[in-house]
Amino acid sequence: RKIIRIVMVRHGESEWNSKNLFTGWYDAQLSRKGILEAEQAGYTLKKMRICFDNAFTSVLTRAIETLKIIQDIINHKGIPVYKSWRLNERHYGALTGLNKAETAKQYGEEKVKVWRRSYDVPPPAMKPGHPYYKEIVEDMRYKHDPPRNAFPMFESLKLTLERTLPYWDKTIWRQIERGKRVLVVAHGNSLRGIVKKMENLTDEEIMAVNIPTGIPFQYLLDAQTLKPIYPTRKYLGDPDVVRKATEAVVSQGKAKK
Ligand code: DG2
Repeated sequence: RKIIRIVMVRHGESEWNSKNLFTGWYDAQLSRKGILEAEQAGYTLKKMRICFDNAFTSVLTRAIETLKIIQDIINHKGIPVYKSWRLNERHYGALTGLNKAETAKQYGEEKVKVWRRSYDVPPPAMKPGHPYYKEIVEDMRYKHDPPRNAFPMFESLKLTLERTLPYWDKTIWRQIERGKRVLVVAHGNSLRGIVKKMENLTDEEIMAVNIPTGIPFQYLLDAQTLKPIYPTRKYLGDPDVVRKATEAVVSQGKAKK
């Protein structure tokens, strides 16, 4: 039977990931390690001879750069690339720029877990006096979209999913229906929204999902029914590396002893 492959990847480690800061809509650059992770993702796809017809990413540099590095390595510089703020990371509100471990020390690990992983408890809102408020709100890339009156000041996973999934359903999924092979390079939480939908996870189940940086994962669909052949995502990488990288994401919210 004919199979359609969808590949997704969270951008490589950013400078703010490496400093363990809540990032959200702050436009952090890739770290040295993040560049290497993106290259590794490219080599994995190249080795498997995986090809794409088009690619989707957010408007944030760490995702755009990761995609560029992958495109270079797999010799796909010419494919159409679509960028949308709807694939951006969840807006981390007032937490943006705070250290995750220090926040856990101050407010407790449970509270940080709720902020990072609950389905619908949002982080506190970013107010005009916040150190990154102006930089984000006045950023030219948001000149036309999202509209001023809908510009987020915080987002829970639920709110993130409510703006990511319409793009997934209307734009990306339409390409998949036409048999196009798509690559999606996005963020920890925008991807968790898509994973929740693809795997039919409950609001409870999605809490336990953590996505490591720079390791591609795939879904294989039956081209006839467009139903996934396996119910869960499959990482394209050494299972041991994937396990350790996933555990490391979980640990970012632990208070350092
Ligand atoms: C991270 C995810 O986003 O953080 O905003 O801090 O994928 O853009 O690096 P990304 C952030 P957690 O929800 O895993 O804390």
